[in-house]
Amino acid sequence: MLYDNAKITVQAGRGGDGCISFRREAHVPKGGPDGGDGGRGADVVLICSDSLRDLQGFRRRGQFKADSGGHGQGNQRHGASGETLEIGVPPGTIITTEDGTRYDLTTAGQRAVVAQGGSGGRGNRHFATSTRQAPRFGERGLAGDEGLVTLQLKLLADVGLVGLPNAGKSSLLARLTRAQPKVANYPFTTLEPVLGTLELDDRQLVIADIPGLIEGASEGAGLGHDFLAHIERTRLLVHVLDLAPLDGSDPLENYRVIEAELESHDPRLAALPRILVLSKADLVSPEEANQGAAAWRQRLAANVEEVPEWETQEEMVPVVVTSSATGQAMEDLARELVHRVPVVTTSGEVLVGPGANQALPEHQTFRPGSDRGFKVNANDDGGWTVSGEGVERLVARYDLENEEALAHLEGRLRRIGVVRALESAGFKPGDDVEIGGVLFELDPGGPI
Ligand SMILES: Nc1nc2c(ncn2[C@@H]2O[C@H](COP(=O)(O)OP(=O)(O)OP(=O)(O)O)[C@@H](O)[C@H]2O)c(=O)[nH]1
Ligand SMILES: [Mg+2]
Repeated sequence: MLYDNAKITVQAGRGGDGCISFRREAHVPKGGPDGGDGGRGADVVLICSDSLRDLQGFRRRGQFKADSGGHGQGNQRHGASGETLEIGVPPGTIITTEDGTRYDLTTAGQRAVVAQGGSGGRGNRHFATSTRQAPRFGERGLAGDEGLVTLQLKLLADVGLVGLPNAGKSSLLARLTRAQPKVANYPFTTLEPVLGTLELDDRQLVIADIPGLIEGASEGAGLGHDFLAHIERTRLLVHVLDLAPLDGSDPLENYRVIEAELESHDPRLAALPRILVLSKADLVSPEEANQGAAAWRQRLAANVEEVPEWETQEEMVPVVVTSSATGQAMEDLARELVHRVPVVTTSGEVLVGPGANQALPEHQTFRPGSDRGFKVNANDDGGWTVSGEGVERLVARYDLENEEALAHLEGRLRRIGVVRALESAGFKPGDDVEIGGVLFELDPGGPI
C-alpha cells in the first residue's frame, strides 16, 4: 500500500516567560531588577528526506508538538530557545497549511516552517523606569502557532508508463529496471504505483508504473484515476500499447481511450512528450510488427504540427516495437528514454514536470502578519470587547492578577489608542473589558 495522503496537527512551542527577580549581593542593600528573558518557542519544520518513500509514518503519529522556550531566570539569565522540531517527508510531498499556503518539497534538505514558535517574554529589568525602579512584573511568553497540515505525495519519477490494463507495462518495468512488479494475465494486476530505476551511461531515470487506465479513468473509473496524479510530475510518458490484443480490441481505439483520459485529467499531462511502445511483439510475426510500427509512425507524424529543424517528423514521436518476453528492443528503448529526458540540474531548477518547481516560500507561516488595528464592541451586559490580533497578543503577555502588570498594560492600551476608542464609545473607568478571551476591569488612572 502506498500511503500518499496524511493530515497532521502541528503545534509550535510556547515562548518562555520573562523572569521577575532582583539582584542580591552581599553588602548591597537593594539590588536592581535582574530578571532574564524567556527563550523562543521551537518551530515545527517539515524537511524533505531522501530516505523516505511514502507517508506511512504519519499513520502511527499525527500530532507534533515542539518544545517550549525556557523561562528567564534571575541574574539576567535568559531561558533557552526550544530546539526546532524537524519532521521528515519524502521527496514529492506537497504541503498545504490551513491558510492555504503550499510548499512543494522535491529535493532532500528543503524545508518548510509550518508553525512558528512563540516569542519569549521580557524579564522585569526591561520595565524599570525612573519612577518605577523595582518592577514586579515581566512579560509572558506567547503561544506558538498551531494548525492542521495536509500532506500529499506526488511521486517524483522521470518517466511514466501509461496504457490499458494488461498492456504489458509492469513487464516492461521489470525488464528495464530491477523492480519486481507483479505481472499477471488479467487486468488490474498493478494496484498501486511501482517505481524502478533505469541505469544507463551514468544516468539514472526513475520510471513509474501505474495501474492500467480505462475509459472514464479521469472521472474515477477503474483504479488508474487516483494514480494519474503520480505521473503529473514526470517529464516523459511511455504509452504502452498491445500490438495484437487477445481480447480482439482495436489498438487504434485503445490508443485513443488512453490519450483522451490523459487529456481530461489534465491537459498539461497530455502535453508531455511521448514514446509509443508497441508491446508483445513476440506474439505476432516480425512482418506484422513492422507493418504495425510503420502505420503508427505515419499516423502520429500526421498529428505533429511543428517540427524543429534538427528532427524529422518521424523522430518527433518515436515508436518502439518491444517484447518483454524476449527482451527485444529493450536497449533501444532505454537509449530513447535517456535521450529524451532532460538532465536534472542539481540546483533543482528543471527538476519536475510541466511548469512546476516554483521558488519555495520557505519561511511562510500560519500567522497572517500582525495587525495593529483593533475594534471596539459594546456588549449587552454593559461591558466591552476589544478585538484585533495586536491587542490580543499584548494582553496575552501579562498576568492581570498582578496589579503592576495590569497598570503597565493599561498604560500600553492608552498609548496605542484603545482607551481613547473605548471612551469615545461610552466606556466609563471601571467597566469590564474583554480582550482575547481575558476579562478584566479596566480602570486607567492618569497617564502612567
Ligand atoms: N508474450 C508476451 N506476453 C507479455 C509481454 N508483456 C507482457 N505480457 C503478458 O501480458 C500480461 C499482462 O502483463 P502486465 O505487465 O501485468 O500488464 P500491465 O500493463 O502491467 O497490466 P495492469 O497492471 O493490469 O495494468 C501478462 O500475462 C504478461 O506475461 C510480452 O512482451 N510478450
Ligand atoms: Mg501492471
